[in-house]
Amino acid sequence: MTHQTSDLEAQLDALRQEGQQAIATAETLEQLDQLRVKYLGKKGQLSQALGGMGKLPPEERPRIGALTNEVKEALQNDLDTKRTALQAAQIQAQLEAETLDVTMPGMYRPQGRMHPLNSTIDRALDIFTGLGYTVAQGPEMETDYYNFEALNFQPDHPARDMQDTLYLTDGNLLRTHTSTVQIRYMEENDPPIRVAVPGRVYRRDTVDATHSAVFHQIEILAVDEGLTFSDLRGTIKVFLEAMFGDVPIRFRPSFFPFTEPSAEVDVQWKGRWLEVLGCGMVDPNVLKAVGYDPEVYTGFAAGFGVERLAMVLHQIDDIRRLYNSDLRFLRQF
Ligand code: 2U9
Repeated sequence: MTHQTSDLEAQLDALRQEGQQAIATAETLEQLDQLRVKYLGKKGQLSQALGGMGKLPPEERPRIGALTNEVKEALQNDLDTKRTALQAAQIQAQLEAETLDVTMPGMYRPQGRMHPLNSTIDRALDIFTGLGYTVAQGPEMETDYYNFEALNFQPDHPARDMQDTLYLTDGNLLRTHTSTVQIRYMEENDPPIRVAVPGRVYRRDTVDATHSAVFHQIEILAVDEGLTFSDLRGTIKVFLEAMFGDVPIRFRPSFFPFTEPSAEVDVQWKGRWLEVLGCGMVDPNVLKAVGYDPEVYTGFAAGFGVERLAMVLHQIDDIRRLYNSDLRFLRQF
């Protein structure tokens, strides 16, 4: 064996050992690729070592060639094995990083619910639609005509004082009752009519446990041939029984500009009479104002304060609780 041959053999052995060690300790696929280029690439160490082959005696070349192939195969083999291992590790790491922990607590989403005023309105309207009434709504800003004049409030009648409200600079006002909507409805529809109107209303009132300057009403109106006070009384009785159960009720005479005769209705509640609504037969002047013939048609109407109904239903002690959005209160409904 020549001197060059044993040199080359030693060099190839060292290359194998060094390469195998480097491959074994590679930590990433990038590092592994760099090692492949370094050892097996065109200008890699193995190619360079083989550059010395030309100087060998021809009879020794096959042996060195075989050794070279052996080293090449060994390194290639290690590279393949290591690549498979690193790829598997990479997938495993990715799987672990992206694992969904189904035992983790969910995100808290607060659950809203119906406000007691809205559920009271819904409940009352369910009863009236069951009796054949249509639901109608209208604007909160109104003209003097719809709020007062068409409803038989004479310009200087003291009843206007009891329904003082906010007047806008253009002469319009914030409605004091939802009766404005029934006037508009009658202008658009011929009798017979049955209409129920929920809505927000405004009055100049000093706020206390049972009064609010902004509150809600539901008003009903029926106009037909031959309607009498008995029809009104029967309707009120059916409504209050559906709303509160079989409670004793009482009609007291009252006055409203838009109804004649008029009454207020009390419900027996906790051993005393509690006023829950006003009602009456529609004043002929109101029918005339919308072009209905009061000699042919009669009507009855009633108005309920929604807050009052809700307070009776849920035994709420102060009307202001319905407005100040205290969740400790609202969560009870
Ligand atoms: C038309 C004609 C008549 C509706 C009526 C009342 C009596 C009444 C109050 C109840 C409590 C208002 O919210 S409250 O303060 N309402 O007393 N409302 S009769 O009468 C009408 C409605 C429309 C065209």
